[in-house]
Amino acid sequence: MKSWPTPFVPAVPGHGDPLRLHDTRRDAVVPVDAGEVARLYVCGITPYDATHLGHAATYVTFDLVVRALRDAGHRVEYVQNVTDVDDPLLERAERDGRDWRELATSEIDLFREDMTALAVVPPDALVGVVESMPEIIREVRTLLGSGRAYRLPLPDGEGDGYDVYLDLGQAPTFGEVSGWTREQMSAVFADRGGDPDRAGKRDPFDPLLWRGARAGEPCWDDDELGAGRPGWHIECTAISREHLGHPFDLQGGGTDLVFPHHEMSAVQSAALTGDDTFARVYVHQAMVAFDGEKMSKSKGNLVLVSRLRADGVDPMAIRLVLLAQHYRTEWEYTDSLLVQAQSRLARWREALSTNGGVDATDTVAAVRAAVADDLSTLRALEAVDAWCERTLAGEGEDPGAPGLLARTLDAVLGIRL
Ligand code: 5CA
Ligand code: ZN
Repeated sequence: MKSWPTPFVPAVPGHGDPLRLHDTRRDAVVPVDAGEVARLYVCGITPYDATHLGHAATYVTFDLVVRALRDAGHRVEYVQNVTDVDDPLLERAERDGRDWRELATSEIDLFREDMTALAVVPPDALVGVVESMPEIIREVRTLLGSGRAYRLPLPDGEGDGYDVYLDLGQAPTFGEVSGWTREQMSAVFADRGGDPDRAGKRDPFDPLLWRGARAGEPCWDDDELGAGRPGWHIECTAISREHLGHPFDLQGGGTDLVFPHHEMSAVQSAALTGDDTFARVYVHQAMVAFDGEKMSKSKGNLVLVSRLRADGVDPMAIRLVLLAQHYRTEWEYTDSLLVQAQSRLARWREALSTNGGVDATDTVAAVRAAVADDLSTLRALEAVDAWCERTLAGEGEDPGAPGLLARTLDAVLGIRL
């Protein structure tokens, strides 16, 4: 499907430092050892409600990753999916008496507008599940054909077809992405779309690959699988394999995807390819909260990017709210964070519109080094604050400095003043 417009990213002299990020699998900050081309897959939205600040935090984090990789000299191939058919979308459409396709289309449009306003560099391919049905079906058929997956007849009264599950008993790497114990997995599996109590499963955690058709649900026909629709995790295995190939350099998303989603995407890939490596590095954005709880569409405690924009908030101030938090630290949105970001933005605008300022070479290097060091955005913002204070105090008369720093903020942090 169509992505969104690419923001202009100005050139900055020199190169950024090699990027280091926290890898969930190794639980360590590691170099992103990409070659000339860095290949990224970031889990995209399920489009049943508008973009909230939690989503925005996730996509701005991976936008910083894309910008840092480019600044360090890589070409980036970036793929993001859209879960445009899945239970939560169908349930919301049913609740609101809307057609699920129409709901998805309108929320994807709003997401594109929000991402554009936040100056997020778009993926090279934004790929929906519905448009990927042939690739997804091919993967499920392969898994079934190789005996790595099995069929279960639908429960009584639900239809005549079959559900298809992956057999985790044949997946020795299961658990390696999250590093979780089975107890930890049990605590969240059902809440995160799993069906541990489905009778007949070989292992309660076996992930659903294909859901046989139920009355009133959308379905796709296949000679071998029977009518049905994909389970959640197989979409990201299939779309990443089709558009990037396995293994690739980095898979990203929020920490709520560590288990089961990224764990399952990886074991499904291993079962398909025989190669245990799916993504070389797994990077996760901490959850953003509001009113004391994780901001989530299902709970409804949302601060929407589109609402803030409609209230006249400068999208660059929203972006600065996000950059003022480290991506691995959970935080809670409050209006005072927005007020602080607005005053910081005003201060930066004032300092960067002067005719001359303190030589910006060290500040540019400090911003680049901070971002390359596991996206240490707070340190980057402090370096800019310091330059602004000194420049506004009248130190330095370098006429090129404000322009150089402004281009750096635009290119590396995505802050356009
Ligand atoms: N479509 C799936 C991924 S394949 C999905 O999780 N969709 S989503 O709409 O629920 O979330 C989109 C992205 O935002 C995911 O990467 C998710 O981890 C992240 N996310 C959701 N809620 C929050 C939150 N409160 N804070 C930070 N990130 C969040
Ligand atoms: Zn995903």
